[in-house]
Amino acid sequence: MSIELIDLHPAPADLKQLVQSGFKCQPRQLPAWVLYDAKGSRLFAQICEQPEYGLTRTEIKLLEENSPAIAKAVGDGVIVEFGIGNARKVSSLLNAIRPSTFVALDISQAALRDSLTRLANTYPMVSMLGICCDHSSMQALPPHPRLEGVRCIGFFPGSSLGNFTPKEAVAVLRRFRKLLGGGPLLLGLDQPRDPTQLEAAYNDAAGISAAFARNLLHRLNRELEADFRPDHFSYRARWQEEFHRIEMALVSRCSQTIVIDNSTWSFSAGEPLITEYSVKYNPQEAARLAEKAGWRINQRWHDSADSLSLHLLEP
Ligand code: AVI
Repeated sequence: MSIELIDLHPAPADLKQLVQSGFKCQPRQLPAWVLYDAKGSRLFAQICEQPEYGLTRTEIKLLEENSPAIAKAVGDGVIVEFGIGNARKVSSLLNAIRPSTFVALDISQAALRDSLTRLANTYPMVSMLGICCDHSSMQALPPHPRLEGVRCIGFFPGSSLGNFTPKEAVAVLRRFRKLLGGGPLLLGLDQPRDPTQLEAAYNDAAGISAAFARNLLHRLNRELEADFRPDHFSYRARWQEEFHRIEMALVSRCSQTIVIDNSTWSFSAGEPLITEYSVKYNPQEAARLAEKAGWRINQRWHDSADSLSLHLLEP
């Protein structure tokens, strides 16, 4: 059993810089990866268990049912997963493809370590390589003897591409194409559907989605010595038909001033801080997006309600 971890996590100074530029935008916004500290990753895993959030269960079932066909279509190689989280999805691919090496990228060191340790116990013949990084900005995998001359198969499930704007998503897909060096990419995307159902999925009755968003403020308090009072912000998730996306935000309950590392930021009552978008793509939109990034979609697997698809992209 072998696990190796490489730490390329953005430095605290990068987070400070992101906050400064994101808070100057109108509306204020931060990149989604900032939500995933150790606690954020645990809360996200809980979101995936909520009855309203069916995306994870649907995708796991789709992978389990189609893994032999997917394995045949993608061929042999090293699996590279962008954003492993709690590793609930890759098992069917590891079983069907049986790679010699599995590379997992994730922004959370804790999630990466825990997930790879669990997988290594189940798959002792597979070398596990974890890279802690903002995978969306990676241009190349770090040099490593296990990656020399190998064919890479990218795996980007969970509709995580939806957490970028379409323009950013094209840039992410271009970087992945370069990083995979000619190998295919298996991309999971959620589709637009009933807004009431979607809004419920992003605002579960147990309040986990709200806690996940508010954890961002706790993180900024801890890591940047900010003085946010998380209870002075309410959580909002709403479907924006025009953009085919759920917009998630923390909305200031009152007029208030926040100090972050000697800078002062005023929030008016009702002012949002956008924590995330979740863009939903139908198959035609997905094909256009892929094409703009230099990929073509070769095959698509979907659930019986056609609410979620796994697309096989080839360069
Ligand atoms: C990780 N990502 C695909 C989730 C989504 O569905 O957009 C993030 C999320 N945030 C709140 N609920 C789920």
